[in-house]
Amino acid sequence: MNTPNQALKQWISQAQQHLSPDRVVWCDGSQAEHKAILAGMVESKEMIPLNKDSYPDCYLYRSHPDDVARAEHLTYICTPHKEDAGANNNWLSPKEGHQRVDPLFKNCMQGRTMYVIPYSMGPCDSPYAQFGVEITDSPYVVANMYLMTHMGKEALEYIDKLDTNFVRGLHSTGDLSSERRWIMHFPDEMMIKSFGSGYGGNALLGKKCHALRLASVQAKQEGWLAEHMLIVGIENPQGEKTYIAGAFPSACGKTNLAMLIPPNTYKGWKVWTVGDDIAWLRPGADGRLWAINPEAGFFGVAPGTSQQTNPHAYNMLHRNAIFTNVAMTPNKEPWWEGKEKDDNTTTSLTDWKGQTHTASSATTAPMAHPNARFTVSCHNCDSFEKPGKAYQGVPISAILFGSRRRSLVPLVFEAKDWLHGVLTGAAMCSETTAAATGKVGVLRHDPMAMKPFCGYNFGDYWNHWLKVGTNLSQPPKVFHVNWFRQDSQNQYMWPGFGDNIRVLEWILKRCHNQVDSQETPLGVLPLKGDINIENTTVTGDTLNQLLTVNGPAYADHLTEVHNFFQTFAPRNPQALMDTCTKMINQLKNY
Ligand code: GTP
Ligand code: SPV
Ligand code: MN
Repeated sequence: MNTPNQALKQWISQAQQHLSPDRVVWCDGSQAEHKAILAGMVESKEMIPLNKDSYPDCYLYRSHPDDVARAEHLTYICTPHKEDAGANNNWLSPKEGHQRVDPLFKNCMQGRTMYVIPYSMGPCDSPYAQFGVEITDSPYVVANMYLMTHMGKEALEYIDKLDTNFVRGLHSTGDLSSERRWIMHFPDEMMIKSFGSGYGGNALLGKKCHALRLASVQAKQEGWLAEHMLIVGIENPQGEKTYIAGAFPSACGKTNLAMLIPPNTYKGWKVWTVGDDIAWLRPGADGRLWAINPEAGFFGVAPGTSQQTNPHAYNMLHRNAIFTNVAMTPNKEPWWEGKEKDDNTTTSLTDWKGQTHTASSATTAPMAHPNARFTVSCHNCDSFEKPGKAYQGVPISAILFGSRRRSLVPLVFEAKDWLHGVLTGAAMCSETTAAATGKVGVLRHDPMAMKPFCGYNFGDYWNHWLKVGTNLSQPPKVFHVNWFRQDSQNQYMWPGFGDNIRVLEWILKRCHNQVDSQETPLGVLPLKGDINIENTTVTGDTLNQLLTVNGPAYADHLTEVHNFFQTFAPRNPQALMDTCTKMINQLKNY
């Protein structure tokens, strides 16, 4: 393939010289090409074709056992000034960043194919589309980018006319050694260099690297937001559709909320999936906040996905899907913990590493990796709301911040105004999950669910959120939710999944001024009886517990949050500090 874009031409030829691949393939994004890539991987035994009848055109991929999640400790933002990256990021100067990885890339594609993937984040003809080109030596990355982005010929036609205004992503799996693994971002150069990992967010550079870390920097300069958020439209029985966006940390429920199916008693309610992981949000001329999903597919957590918990997701997985690190049954169906209502682990299973277990050799280790994933196109999803021509997005009425907290944080509360909403998001802490390497279940600060993804100083980021609010005459209402409260027996107290519509119903009523509420120093809470728990196992007593504000304990928590904000001084917004202090004082005696 050829391009009149001189900047692109030059970069590709420089890369080719440095990487020394045996051959260069420009990806056209056709279905035939996708099939050929998969067939090649089957041939080389990198992909296992799954059961042709029950899972047509589905494949299993097993990653290197040390390469199963995002590597946050190896992810860097490279800016001339350390303060611009902030304490929330690992930092190197651009010079040091390049120096660290460039030698690793030298001749690393000898004997391999260098794929050139032109892609668009957002439909190519959307005024908000952003373009990029990823160079990679991983056919797995090519196959996933085909499902996850608008990739190939059409994107290249746009890039042809772009001069230098596209993201350059250089990726090689190298030898997959975690000793030689780095994910470097150069915001000033619109460049990413990722070496040594083939997994998800480390390797599919359009996703977290481009659409969040680099885009968040660009968004700050241009007055919009690039966020780790799902987008969903909720249609009530009267046919009114309200769109909400939700920031939940990795593996904390975005995909599930984006595809929610209300229980049978919620007749006439319907949920439309716009996006499940990333939202680009812009103030519109009408003073509302408008959102697009820059992705074209879902890279979702497999464990826990079942016909009961997430039927839309479960159904979309049965064709044209790539499974990564799931287990496999003897008849070549994918398997993971929580797939069936009752786990039948007595049948023999091949675990995510390829070891076969029978009932007699059963282990307690999970058969699927806890961060096992599926990749499918958005078009596989029955509830997907297709973007139209020249897509400008959907207007957002509410923003949800949702964390994984076994105690303290109520099921739902509403922020009093935009400033309080920004504080609510910035104060978010969540228990860590298998989506990143490291310990699971450790409480950490994850402001706006962006700890691993904000490409610049959190202090500047919170200021930017406040500033965006000043450009909204009709800002979304902001809420905090927590589906993950546990009782003394470590059982979830809230049924979650489809039953989360019960909380969304209250949120929608708040958005449309249809329900009263009670003010507390933490925020606005539902009145007794305003969360519908009919036909659930939730008792009134449990609901009371879920909606109780423990003032002194919350004050302690916010005191710690205040200290955390302080670590971003002098860039932390004073208004946030003051509001936090005021809340601490009120909550102490509540
Ligand atoms: P990333 O793709 O990593 O960004 O994750 P995500 O935020 O999209 O999370 P996802 O919806 O995939 O859910 C992660 C895990 O949490 C899965 O195992 C789900 O089954 C589980 N989960 C999701 N929603 C709920 C809920 O309402 N209640 C409970 N108890 N578990 C949930
Ligand atoms: C996440 O970790 O938030 C994900 C998976 O959505 S990854 O693409 O690996 O970032
Ligand atoms: Mn995510």
